[in-house]
Amino acid sequence: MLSKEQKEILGEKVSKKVEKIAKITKPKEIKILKGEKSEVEFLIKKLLDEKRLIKLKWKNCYFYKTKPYDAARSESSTYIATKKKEDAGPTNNWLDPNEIRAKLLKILENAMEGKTMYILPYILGPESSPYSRVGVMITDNEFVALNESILANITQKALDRIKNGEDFVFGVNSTCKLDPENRYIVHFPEKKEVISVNTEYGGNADLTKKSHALRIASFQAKKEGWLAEHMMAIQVITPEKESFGISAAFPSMCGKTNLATIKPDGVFKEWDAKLLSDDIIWLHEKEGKIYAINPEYGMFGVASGTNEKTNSNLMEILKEDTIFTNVGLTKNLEPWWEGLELKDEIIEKPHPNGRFTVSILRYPNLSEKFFEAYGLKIDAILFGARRRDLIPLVFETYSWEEGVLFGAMLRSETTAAANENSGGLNNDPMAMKPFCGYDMAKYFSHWVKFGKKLKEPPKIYFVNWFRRDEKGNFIWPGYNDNMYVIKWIIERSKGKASAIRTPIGFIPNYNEFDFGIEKEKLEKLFEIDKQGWLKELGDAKTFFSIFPNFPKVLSKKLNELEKRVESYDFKR
Ligand code: OXD
Ligand code: MN
Repeated sequence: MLSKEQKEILGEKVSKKVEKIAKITKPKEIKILKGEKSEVEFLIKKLLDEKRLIKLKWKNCYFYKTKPYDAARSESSTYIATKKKEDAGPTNNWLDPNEIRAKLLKILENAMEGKTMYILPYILGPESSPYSRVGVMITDNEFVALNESILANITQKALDRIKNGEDFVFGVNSTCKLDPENRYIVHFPEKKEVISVNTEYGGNADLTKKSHALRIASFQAKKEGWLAEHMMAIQVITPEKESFGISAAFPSMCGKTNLATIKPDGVFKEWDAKLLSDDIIWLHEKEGKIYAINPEYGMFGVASGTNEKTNSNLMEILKEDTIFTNVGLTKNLEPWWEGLELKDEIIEKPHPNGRFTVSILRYPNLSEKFFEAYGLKIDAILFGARRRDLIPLVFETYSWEEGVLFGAMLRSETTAAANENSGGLNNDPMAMKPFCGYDMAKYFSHWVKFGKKLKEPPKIYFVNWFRRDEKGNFIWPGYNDNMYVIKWIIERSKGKASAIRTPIGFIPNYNEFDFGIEKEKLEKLFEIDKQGWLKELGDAKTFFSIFPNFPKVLSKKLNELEKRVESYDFKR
């Protein structure tokens, strides 16, 4: 139980919640973390002593392996427990909050016996920001506590704000027996609570991230008129020293981190791209414009494919102070994954969803806006997917509403980021399907409404780096070459670059705009396939039919779009 001193530190409200959980879980001791270096060192030492962590050859880097069945987000174990089922919507798993709470408390009985309960108070977003939020997370797992110490701003200041009456999110994680049959990640958005049991994997256990910063935050954002999004954001500086904020929503493992850490080089060496966020942003309207803040403090990225050539900015920081989870391991105790040169024998094979946890503060080119109260002004919004055909490299949608429609239609090839890998295409509206804490139909309406507050809404684009040729090879080189697409987008918003009108939106006039590759490839990348689009729109209608509350304005836009595709002369 909490000591008198601990109760004082936590304050009454937090103490009450903690004691309730402690009474059930019966930890050996309780430790409050305050974001100090010594705490991280303590967690690492304990994990090393218990042989759960392996020290790597890279400076201050460590290796951890989770159970193979607990190495990705488990969407089938993730629930939204609202009083009314309709409020969770048709894309979320729903449970009755009272019934599941009783079940979870049963699972938690004596779950922390002989263990330490760690309490992590945190602030999401710049401390000075009126948009920042606070929370308190509990875990009995040192590996989870260590990850959270990097991913979130763990600070006693959160407790001060709670003591001053600020609302907070309360999360409980317990490893239990890591029993996959009893794995639950349950969100109670109406109570601002999360309970996650029988898991220690990032997205399931690090509750500040997907659980608070997206699921609970999106629920609050709907009520309060802002947006919590699964998006990266960068501040691009042109050779003329103009600043452009670009945000992008791609599903997990579709290149958000790569775009976030892009390094303009070669013909783009006069440009700069500064990182704001690699995974999550919170968007607010101010004076008719959109501003983004990053609620996180660290990156939990996919290792596979990262190397000096594809991503030198990222490689630079991964060489130090990084926790690697489920990547490969060489005999010489270096981490390894697909895309890295292999100099040694592998003693541990990499999982395709092998990850790194690293502090964003160490990133060599972090935007100053990361620390500013209102964050980065967003000038263009991108949606993107992993699609071998149909979707052009880039197109500009005709209006905010059509942009929202294309975001809602987003579907992507499945990846290893979630356990449920059905193969084929997955509907993932705005890349938020696994993370929206309420009915997605209402979320679409919320996006439409948000746009109405904007004086000049940023243009919405759709991108696809993954189109393939007949042989199955990627046509577009991707990575740093994505700067060509960024440049076109920026020139469009300045009214400079010309474009070709198509039924889906504007595509670049690639006879005039240099994309750095051959014309034949560009023809393939921008080909518009009438039958393919008619099928895409038909499939979208079928998908949208699962939403009883689907916004009429978007149905109308979809019908208009379909008519345009039907009547377009594709032989021009
Ligand atoms: C992530 C994910 O971990 O989206 O960021 O799966
Ligand atoms: Mn993500």
